[in-house]
Amino acid sequence: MKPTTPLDIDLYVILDRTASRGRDLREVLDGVIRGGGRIVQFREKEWPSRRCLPLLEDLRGRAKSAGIRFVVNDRLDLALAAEADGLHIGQDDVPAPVARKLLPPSMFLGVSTHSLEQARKAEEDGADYVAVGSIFPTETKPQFQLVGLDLVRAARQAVRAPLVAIGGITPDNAAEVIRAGADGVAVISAVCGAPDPAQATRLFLERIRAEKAAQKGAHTPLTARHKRL
Ligand code: TZP
Ligand code: MG
Repeated sequence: MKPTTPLDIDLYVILDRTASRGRDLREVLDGVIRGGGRIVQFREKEWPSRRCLPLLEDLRGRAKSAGIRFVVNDRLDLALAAEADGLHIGQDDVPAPVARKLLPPSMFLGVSTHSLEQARKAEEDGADYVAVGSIFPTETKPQFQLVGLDLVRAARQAVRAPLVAIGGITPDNAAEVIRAGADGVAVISAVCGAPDPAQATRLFLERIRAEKAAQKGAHTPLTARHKRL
């Protein structure tokens, strides 16, 4: 059974050791939790799986105690071992239909995409959310594919699954990304590398929620808006 509470992906913080300026990821996660973050991902591109496990289990435990969602990037074995809430895969990882088959039904699956075709396919393959990027240039992923906000707009029309935009997103451009049609933003350096991850988390959430509230107001028919006054 899938958890009944819907995925809150307004702000999706990716915990990446190399982006954390030497800070322990536990410290970053605690900041995200204090700042009100609802979902985090563990991303480790260098360490072998065995080395990841103790840290991963510790992070997972903290996320669970705080009642926030915990996702593992790339590695299905680690996601299962840590009893994560979800797995996130890219175009070079285990294919989505295979992951879907191996994951327990309670775990959700996210897929990174860089084109409209990939976004459609991810949804067809059973992704619970679809990530698109890179929206802006980023130093975090050296071989990023720049897709821009145009892909967010196009994917919004083509995909019904929640859409998460990633790549170069900061508190200053987050509202623009939501306006283009993203349900949420995924960020690495803007939180992991921030002097105060809790404060960065708060600022992101404030800007994203303000933009969503503005959209809601703008889309409510005038008469209904008047009735509320
Ligand atoms: N996928 C596309 S861009 C990117 C990933 C993992 C890196 C995002 O990092 P940042 O620091 O938020 O730009
Ligand atoms: Mg990957």
